[in-house]
Amino acid sequence: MKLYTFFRSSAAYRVRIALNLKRIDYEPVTKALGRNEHRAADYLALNPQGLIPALEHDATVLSQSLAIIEYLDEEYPAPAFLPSRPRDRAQVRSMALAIACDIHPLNNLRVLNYLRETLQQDEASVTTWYRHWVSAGFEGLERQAQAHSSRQRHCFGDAVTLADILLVPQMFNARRFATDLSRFPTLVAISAHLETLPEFAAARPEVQPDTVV
Ligand SMILES: N[C@@H](CCC(=O)N[C@@H](CS)C(=O)NCC(=O)O)C(=O)O
Repeated sequence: MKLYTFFRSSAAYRVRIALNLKRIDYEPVTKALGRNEHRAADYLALNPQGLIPALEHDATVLSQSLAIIEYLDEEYPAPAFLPSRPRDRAQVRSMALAIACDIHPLNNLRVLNYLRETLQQDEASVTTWYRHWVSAGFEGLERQAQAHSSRQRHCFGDAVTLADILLVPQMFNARRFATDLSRFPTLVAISAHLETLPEFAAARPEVQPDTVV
């Protein structure tokens, strides 16, 4: 398998965690967002959406991190990323989608660059925008995690789920923009535990082949 990835891409970070949890060896193919390599013709031919990540498996290319992670979960069932009861699965998906659909898209590179370049916003305004939307999303997520986490080690119950795979990269992004996380103690505690797990640690942006410090 080949993963088209960028060290700081939180959507690629999700897939790296998922691949590690499933114990799947993969070849990272790095695409530098800063050099617009995700907009080059060769990459658009593979992934017409022009975003990172994409996963190539048996001559098929998949895009969208959630679609990729669900594909991996269906092809490689253990360990399962979703609980067995439908209502529990819906709770986990609700937390994961809060990040993937409501938080991350507003804070993606192209959105921040549009604020900077087209709308001529300065860096302080862009940071305020970032922090506003991540905090707005984390408010609900904090309450959901309080209700569903068993021991403040996982978003739901006492095992790693899809929600955890999305939480850790979003926390990394939030810290990168120095977001005040003091109102989200449950999310902070869960992420701190998850970051100690080897599958999460090996997926960190700081230790990827294209990491730039
Ligand atoms: N919903 C997509 C989001 C993918 C995405 O936005 N990737 C970012 C990196 S985290 C990207 O490629 N950004 C390039 C850009 O904004 O131009 C997914 O989950 O895969």
